[in-house]
Amino acid sequence: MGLFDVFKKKDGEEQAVVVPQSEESSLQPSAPSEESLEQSESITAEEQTPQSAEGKKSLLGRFFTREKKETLDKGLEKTKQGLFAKIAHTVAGKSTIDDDVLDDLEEVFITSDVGVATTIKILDRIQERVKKDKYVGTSDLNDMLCDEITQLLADNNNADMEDFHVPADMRPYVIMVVGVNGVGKTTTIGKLAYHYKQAGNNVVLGAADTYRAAADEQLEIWGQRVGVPVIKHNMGTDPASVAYDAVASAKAQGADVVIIDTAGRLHNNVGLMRELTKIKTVMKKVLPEAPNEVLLVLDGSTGQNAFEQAKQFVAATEVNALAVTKLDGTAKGGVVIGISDQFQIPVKYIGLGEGIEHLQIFRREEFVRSLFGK
Ligand SMILES: Nc1nc2c(ncn2[C@@H]2O[C@H](COP(=O)(O)OP(=O)(O)OP(=O)(O)O)[C@@H](O)[C@H]2O)c(=O)[nH]1
Ligand SMILES: [Mg+2]
Repeated sequence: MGLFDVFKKKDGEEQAVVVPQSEESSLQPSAPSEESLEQSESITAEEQTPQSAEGKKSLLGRFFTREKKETLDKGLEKTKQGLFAKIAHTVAGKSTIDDDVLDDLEEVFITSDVGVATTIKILDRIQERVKKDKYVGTSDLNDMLCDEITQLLADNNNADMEDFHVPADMRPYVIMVVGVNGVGKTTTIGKLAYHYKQAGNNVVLGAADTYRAAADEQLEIWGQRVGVPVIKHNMGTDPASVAYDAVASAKAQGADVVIIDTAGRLHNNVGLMRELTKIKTVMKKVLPEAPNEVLLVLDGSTGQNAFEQAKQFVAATEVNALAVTKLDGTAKGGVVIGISDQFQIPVKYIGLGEGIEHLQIFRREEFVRSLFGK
């Protein structure tokens, strides 16, 4: 079997409505579910391996369960297949990595939505390796690409995030979720609420999308599913007042995390972008450090458009975390490599499906390894 065969409106009523939680919900720290206990027991062989000689292996690897690896592999399947078909085509009939192979590889990465700037960096690294190692066969290419891309992303200053952990001095930790219409903001919030709760945190949600009909109901359904309270006002009320009440409620209850949903908006809609600033300002009246996280959600299935969107949104407002969703069902997942490399703002979460479990913390090494079938 060959190498590549392996890869197979105006302020209205200011009265906040607290949506009742489902029975299982409680503001006491939740006991780990059977599922989470199961997960923590089924660590992969790699996780059991002692830390590497270089001592570089992140402690976080310990949290990367077999189930999570499977979800990641499944979610990236289409991207992986696309990438490998192209790489296999590039090296077909060649035994060494020559200039032609390198030229073709450039095209592979550009057409895989990695982006031009990051592709150039990857190719520079491969060229260096080929020069240094003198004879490099095409059979080494896969390992080499995996190593070099991992290293490239590791060279960025941001460390991978710790598993849904909230520092004691940042509670309640306020996450405000922003992005254009339909990218998966509300769904990501539902999943985040679930994961933060699973990690033992008390979570409160704020339905500050008061524009779209039924937006609050969508969040309420997530709240009930996860078993966390949702603070909402009537439709058309000022989103900033909902955010204020949600943060105030979280503070009063001693909650650990509060996640604020906002309406979809384009970076060039000045009025709506200004509204985001107002929401932030109003939350600060309750908690001066809020929001701790302004999370921009991007739809990964739009490939390079997601990249452009990030550029424009980040230029228009303060954002300090990124989530890339809908990586399942697309071959454009390579965009995460480009986004992770090109932005100073860390990709914190990736969406790998519509289900509650289909959100993961973005771990660069695991991501790249999964893409290369490892
Ligand atoms: N396959 C897949 N679908 C997703 C993912 N994340 C979100 N979606 C779907 O994308 C659609 C839009 O999701 P929403 O969460 O409503 O998006 P939104 O950004 O809140 O939309 P607006 O509030 O209208 O701006 C829904 O059908 C979600 O199920 C994902 O990771 N994978
Ligand atoms: Mg929404």
